[in-house]
Amino acid sequence: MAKLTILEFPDPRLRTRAAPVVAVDDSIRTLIDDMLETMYAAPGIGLAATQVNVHKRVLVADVSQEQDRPLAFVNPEIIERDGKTEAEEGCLSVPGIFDKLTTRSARIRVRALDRNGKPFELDADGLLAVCIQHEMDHLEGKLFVDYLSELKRTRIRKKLEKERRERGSHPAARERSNAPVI
Ligand code: GNR
Ligand code: NI
Repeated sequence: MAKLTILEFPDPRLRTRAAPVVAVDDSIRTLIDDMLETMYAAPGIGLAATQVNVHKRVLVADVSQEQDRPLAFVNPEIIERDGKTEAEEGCLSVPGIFDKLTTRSARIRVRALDRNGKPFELDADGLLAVCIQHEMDHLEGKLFVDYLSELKRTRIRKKLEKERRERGSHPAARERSNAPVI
């Protein structure tokens, strides 16, 4: 298994629309395992392939308290949605920023392929429903900050760019990230 680097806003690669997976083969299973390792290490409750610069329709999630219930979805589709929910969201690609969104459905039914390419359907509510909608947005090149005002988004971008600059000139911090030292 391998821990992958997570792209951060405003990286333009996060705007890529992911392509459907044509065959759930060993390369996809390895991607799923690497994404789970990356998600657990972060730590996070979900991760889309887009965030690790792989532009295929794959996402993983685990909203269990013990972080021992990994879920993987290949070519996910929301086939039913119901209700509206307000939830505080964060994103590993927008580190340290949290804001309330009012745009999520409270309950969804998702159809996807599992890690063996077998179709399944899952009903989700609560945090899992919010998480799956957040991850599916990533596969469309969309971020939760896109639902905020332009003013907030600009402030967030400037804050992250400043933090990155400071991180970039800090030798110990650079060691912890796997950014190349040019
Ligand atoms: O770890 C994460 N927590 C979270 C909290 C509320 C709503 C969505 C999420 S997903 C996020 C991980 C992530 O960035 N996935 O793309
Ligand atoms: Ni995210």
